Amino acid sequence: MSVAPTFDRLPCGSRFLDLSRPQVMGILNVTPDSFSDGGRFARRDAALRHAQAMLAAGASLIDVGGESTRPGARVVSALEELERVAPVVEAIAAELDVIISVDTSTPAVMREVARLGAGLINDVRSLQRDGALDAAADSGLPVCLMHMRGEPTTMQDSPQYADVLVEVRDFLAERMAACAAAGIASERIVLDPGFGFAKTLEHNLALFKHMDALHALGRPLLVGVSRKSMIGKVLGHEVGERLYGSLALAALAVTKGAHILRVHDVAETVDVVRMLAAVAAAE
Ligand code: 7PJ
Repeated sequence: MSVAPTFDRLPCGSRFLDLSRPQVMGILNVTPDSFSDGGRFARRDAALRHAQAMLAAGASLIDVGGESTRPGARVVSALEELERVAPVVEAIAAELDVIISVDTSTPAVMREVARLGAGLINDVRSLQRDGALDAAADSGLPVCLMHMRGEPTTMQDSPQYADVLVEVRDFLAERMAACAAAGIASERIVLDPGFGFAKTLEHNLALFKHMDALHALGRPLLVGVSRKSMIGKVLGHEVGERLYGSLALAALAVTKGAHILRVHDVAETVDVVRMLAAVAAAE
């Protein structure tokens, strides 16, 4: 098993993320289906309260997303995405001491949220949209590059790999090179195998088992498996019953050297991380 490289801290705008211990990123969806439609301000306030609760539960990052990347989800315009995300980023930046990550592939959104106080760009398309590399470079922010193939609408149509681990690793290496060419230093990069994106259950399990091979790329790893269908498929549980499966994978991801866990259930995941840290610190 390859050993996880150690990192000090990742500059995230006006804040620093301590990478000497595993960190929990709380998921904040601001897609219309994820919050009651009580109008703009009600939505913003509900999002702010949820962010506050995740911060109190121990999240050090809040990942704000305005585009649903579920298989088959509707494509939203840049303007629509910005109208969902910007007020929430602005409110969190004004009210809470936390690093704001924005789950976006849209260059205009990257530029605007950087101005509003975001600390990390989290792009499931690895900056492959036109203008995304330049927008991310200009933002000065760190970026999370995630592996996916195709688009969310079609990615689950029988994905095939000769060797999923090698192909994910090579893809991430290629995107790191594209970042370097665009002026994004490797010190600004976080990598993510992209569980559930263009992968079958077998691909997801194999990739999870061998994720430590990705440490060879020399950058911190972010893992997002919370409540995902790979858990549902193994356990036969609907999305509301995947907490224990999510926590099992969270513990295993940390054991394999993951640096950031992207989760819905922050308090429970923080307990897992703290117990692992207590054992790791023992004689
Ligand atoms: C991920 C993400 C992930 C990163 C989503 C869901 C789907 N960003 N955005 N990694 N997943 N970096 O949460 O089920 O795994 S949206």
